[in-house]
Amino acid sequence: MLTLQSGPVNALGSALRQGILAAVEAAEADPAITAIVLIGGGRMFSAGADITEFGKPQTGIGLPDLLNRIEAASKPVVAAIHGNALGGGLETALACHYRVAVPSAKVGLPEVKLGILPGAGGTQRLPRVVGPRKALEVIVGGSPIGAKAAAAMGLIDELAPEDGLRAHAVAFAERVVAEGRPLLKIRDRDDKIAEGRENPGLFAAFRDENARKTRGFEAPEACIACIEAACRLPFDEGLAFERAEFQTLVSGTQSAAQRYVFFAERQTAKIPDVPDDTPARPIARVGVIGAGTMGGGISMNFLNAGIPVTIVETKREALDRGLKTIRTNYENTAKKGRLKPEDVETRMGLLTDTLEIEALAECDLIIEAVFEDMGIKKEIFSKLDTLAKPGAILASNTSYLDIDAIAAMTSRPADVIGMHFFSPANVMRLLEVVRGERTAKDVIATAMQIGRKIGKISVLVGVCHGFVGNRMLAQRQREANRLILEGVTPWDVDRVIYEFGLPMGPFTMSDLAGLDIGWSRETNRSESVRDLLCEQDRRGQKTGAGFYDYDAKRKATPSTVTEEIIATVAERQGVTRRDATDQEILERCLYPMVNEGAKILEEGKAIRASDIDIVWINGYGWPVYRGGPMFWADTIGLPKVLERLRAYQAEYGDDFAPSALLERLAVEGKGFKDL
Ligand code: TC6
Repeated sequence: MLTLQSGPVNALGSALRQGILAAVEAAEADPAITAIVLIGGGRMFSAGADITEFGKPQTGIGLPDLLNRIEAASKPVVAAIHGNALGGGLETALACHYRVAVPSAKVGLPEVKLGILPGAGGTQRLPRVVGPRKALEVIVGGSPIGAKAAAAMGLIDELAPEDGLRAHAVAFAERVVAEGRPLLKIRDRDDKIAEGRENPGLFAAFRDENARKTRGFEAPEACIACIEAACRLPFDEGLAFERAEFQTLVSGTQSAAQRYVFFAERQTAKIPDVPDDTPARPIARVGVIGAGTMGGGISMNFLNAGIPVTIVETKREALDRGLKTIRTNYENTAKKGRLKPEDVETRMGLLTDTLEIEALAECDLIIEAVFEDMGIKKEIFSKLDTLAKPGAILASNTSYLDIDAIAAMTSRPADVIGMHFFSPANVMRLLEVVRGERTAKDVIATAMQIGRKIGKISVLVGVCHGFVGNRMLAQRQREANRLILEGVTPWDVDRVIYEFGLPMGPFTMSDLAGLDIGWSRETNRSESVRDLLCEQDRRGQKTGAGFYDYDAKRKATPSTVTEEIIATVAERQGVTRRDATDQEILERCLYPMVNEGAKILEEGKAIRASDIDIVWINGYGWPVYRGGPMFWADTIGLPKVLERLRAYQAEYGDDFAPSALLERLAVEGKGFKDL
């Protein structure tokens, strides 16, 4: 019985690999041993290769060689899996001759999410067990699958009772020995990969189906090429092909970015002055004020996690509309098969609707999600102060207003915090937790934890206009607006941003959100492009036209009306029209964001540069393979960013004035990563 034991997740670092090699060799040499069971100590079998070792020189035997050695063992090796067998962990199991697992175990090859591929034989062995089609799903998709599903596809040989894995695995191994069963080496199988040779079109079809999801990423294509190679080449040649592809990926920028993001996500939970063991307040019932798009989405998060919600509106009609939207969302999910029909009712059953704000008296956490009007927010918080029970957390979902000013309306500012969800709130993973001047530590700990419980990535930020995300976005928006007055078309700005890897550019985004947010005919001054578009009822996708024209299927086409409006405004403002290269468009939209991020760090409004990156990846769709704006700036080199900011400053003024932090780091030859 060989027990893997290394850190919290049995990552297959150098010491563990050496240990396994020595133990397998000793077991082979010992005539008293007839079979080997490989099992994980602690919470799981193994989470795979030690990610911190990538990019460093290898010490001792590498994982691919170790796995070939295990496969070549002269005695049967049985993997006994509980918890997770991921990446190199599953590849280890695939090198064993047999696999047993408890039903709750999860197996998968998530390497693609780190910008690499299963480079220890995974792309060659998995297709030989489950066939190329399923291998594509598992390897390019990267999501783990349950042991039962894995058993159904032949990846697991036998399921063991939940609490009897050890005994079951030993009995299994004894049976293999007693029956004289052969050592099943996956490398020798070729029945399942025949499909890949007979129907090579399946790879092209898979590429097409997944083009949208994999846009811009290098690893998915390399994974597909390796699975194709598995079907085409003898095993050892396939392994060599996989090795070469792995080396290219692991030494590239995308993988460095994606590995950085893996650790950055885990860092967000660490708050220097709020230790991990800070006791959180119990949250048994949540109140949500406002049943609009945000309030409804926010409520769904808690209902999904089984936490009862009381939702309040001022008018019956608005409340009914909000409830109907929530129900429709659930029903649509059920129609797609992603939710059991009975769960629709269970979730709706956890929701209490009311027109009486007093009904929130029993809630442990109350989240205000009304529109962005400081007067109304202040009124609500002073009311909450009188009615909420002692110890209740009072949160605002504001996306830019001053949390301290809101907290000042209560006699309990320590209980007040910002919880800024991103739209659609039931889908987007980001939660900006906004710490006020006087917010209590246990309130911060609770907001961070409840965020994780409802499946969000919580990032702690400080009070400033727009917090981290929207504050940086405003920089991009300003430059995008300036660029179109200078003569760059909105379509070119959008194209450059899209090609960079963001899901959409600023003008597509404005059209989607609606151009009339905060605009009204009465107060309109007919000054900006937006004013004039709105005046012509071009208010975005919802009115069939905004910057773009939209057809019935909401497909966008560039509009000459918009181009004329832009030319009019430019003339009125005396802006000189000129051309700009794609590179200039990119720099002028994104470098000021990086600069603003540096100011945010200087002011202590974010704990670390990687928190800013996590905000941008999860709140705005910044391409994960570029690691977030701050990581991206590091890959360009801060001296270069500084030089360009100074050049634009000379031309366009102090909107581009470099922050002191950026200047200092650039001069010292450092990056944000060194902070
Ligand atoms: C691979 O296998 C390639 C093979 C080819 C080679 C040729 N390495 O996530 P948690 C740390 S690539 C190093 O909080 P959970 C993690 O940072 C790998 N460290 O736990 C954290 O450290 P902290 C493919 C790792 O229970 C601590 O362990 N595998 C690794 O919420 C606890 O982690 C994957 O991509 C690692 N592989 O979730 C799986 N994994 O305490 C990556 C974790 O200092 N891992 N750490 O912050 C996971 O997805 C999750 O950790 C989990 C457990 C689902 C296994």
